[in-house]
Amino acid sequence: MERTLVFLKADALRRGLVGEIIGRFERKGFLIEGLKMVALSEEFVREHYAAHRGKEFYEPLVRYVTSGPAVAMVLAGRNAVAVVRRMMGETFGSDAEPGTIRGDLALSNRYNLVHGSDSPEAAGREIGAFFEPDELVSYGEDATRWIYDQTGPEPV
Ligand code: FUP
Repeated sequence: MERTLVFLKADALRRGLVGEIIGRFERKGFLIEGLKMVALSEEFVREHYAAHRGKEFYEPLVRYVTSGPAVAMVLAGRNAVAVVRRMMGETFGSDAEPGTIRGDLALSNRYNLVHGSDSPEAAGREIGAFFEPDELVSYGEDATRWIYDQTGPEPV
């Protein structure tokens, strides 16, 4: 199954929304294959958001994401990257559709609670940056028996 990297940002912790957000991913059927609290260094965050370097929101974004601890996780499931992105909703809370994490829980155009990898390539890179291999645990068939139809040759 595909893996993606998610981290809950400082506002999610401060607002007591960690359980709410992780619970949504669990209820959807994702397996949590890695989970930890992290104090992200400024250097790490600058590199993580390198694609935005030079944009007007880059410095405030770095300040926001380094302003408190984060909760990082690896989620596994069918089309994990795209499904997590849809569950997160649009970048700006004020644009995000109700029913999405940001649509239900955020209004800010910066404090948007959650990061999710935007492609499988980014997911591979970000999982490697956030987690050591021995911090990830794969477990599957039992946990997913009623999430996917596994009675045929391939899970559906
Ligand atoms: P997303 O992939 O939805 O997290 O959004 P982006 O990668 O485009 O943006 C990364 C982060 O930069 C967002 F989570 C919030 C912040 N941001 C701003 O503060 N201002 C902007 O105009 C755009 C993004």
